[in-house]
Amino acid sequence: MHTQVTEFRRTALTALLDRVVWNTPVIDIHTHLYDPLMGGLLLWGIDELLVYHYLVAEAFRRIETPYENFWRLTKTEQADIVWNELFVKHSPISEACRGVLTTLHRLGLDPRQRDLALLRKWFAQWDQERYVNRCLELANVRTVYMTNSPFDDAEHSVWQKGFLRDERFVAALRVDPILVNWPEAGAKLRQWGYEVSEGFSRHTISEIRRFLADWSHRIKARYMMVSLPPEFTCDETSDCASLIRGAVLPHCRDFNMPFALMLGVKRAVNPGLQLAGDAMGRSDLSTLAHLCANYPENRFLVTVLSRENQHELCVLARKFRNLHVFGCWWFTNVPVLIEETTRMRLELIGTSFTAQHSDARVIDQLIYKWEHSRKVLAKVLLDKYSDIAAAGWEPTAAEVERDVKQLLGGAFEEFLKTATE
Ligand code: HDL
Ligand code: ZN
Repeated sequence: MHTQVTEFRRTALTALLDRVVWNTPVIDIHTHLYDPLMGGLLLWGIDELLVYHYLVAEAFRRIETPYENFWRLTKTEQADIVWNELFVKHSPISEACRGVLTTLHRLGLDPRQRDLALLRKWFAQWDQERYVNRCLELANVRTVYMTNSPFDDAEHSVWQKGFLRDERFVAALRVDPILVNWPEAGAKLRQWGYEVSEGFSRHTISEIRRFLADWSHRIKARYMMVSLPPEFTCDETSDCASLIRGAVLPHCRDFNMPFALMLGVKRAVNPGLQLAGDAMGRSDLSTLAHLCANYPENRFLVTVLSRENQHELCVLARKFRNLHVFGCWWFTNVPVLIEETTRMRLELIGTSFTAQHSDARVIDQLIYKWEHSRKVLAKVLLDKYSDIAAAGWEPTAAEVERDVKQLLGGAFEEFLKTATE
């Protein structure tokens, strides 16, 4: 009898989770998408999907073409090579290839026709506005957090000109150059009228904070973010430590915003691959523990690139309530690691984290990145709810809805609000 009841419960839970996980709108807290009105910065369509740097990296494993020859081609010619190498000559079985298939399938297209020209014709009939709406609808994404860098020339001028904001696209202020290459970033700030010098005099620090304040206001930033290499430490000597301690954390406190740390990226390990040339490494998370412990009035949003760091990050989240764990970032955004990481997080920190972010660069990708992640989340939650149901705690539909909302951005929004108290 007990087994039958468990099977019955499992079946009922499966149906409930399928409904709830798919019907809960997502707050996508980290992407490289842009507001549709940011003058052509937003990418969409089949050729952009195919030249996504994840696919370019995989295509280069199949061709002898010198890197610079590939980059001289048009996007259409690059997409032709990717399509031919990864979809026609070999099965599109990698997560990034599968993503293109899921996207096309959900859009109602049949990729088995293997006819790229036909696909291009279909995309050509859409205008950006209608297509953006279609992608957000199919992905069931309510809010898209952008990555906004004043150091990106194209983006810098768009913000200076100003544009009518689409409230579905909200801003996050990205400041990598300040923390990882201060001399170059300092020169840019001087160019923009901020009186900063190489050393970190009181005046320089106050001018950096003025810069951060100006841009936080300009873009209405909800949080600040930076990606850092595995060797990042916050010991007394480094430029990075002086800037984080002296400028970034006080700024975040003044503006009541979390500071997002994305740890473990090794930039340009193979520069010939351009955006696809970055790799990763295991970070020393004692620096993160030091920041959380010594700056309790700051709040830290953290994701890590190394699978080996995930467990320690969960344990730190148990120690520090000002640490919010989010997403399966980049090389960990594959079903095998999403499942392991999500299971670990639920078992160590309950629902007090953000299960995923898409990191999408092409708006069509929202469709597959959220389909694939929702599938894994529903599978893991089925196990975890079955475990507590077997102990007599049958979750109600309302409780499951509450929990899934938490995991798909609700916990993040609470973390943001807490920051404003
Ligand atoms: O630094 C980042 O925000 C990373 O997400 C990089 O942009 C990376 O190129 C990427 O797109 N990963 O998904
Ligand atoms: Zn990113």
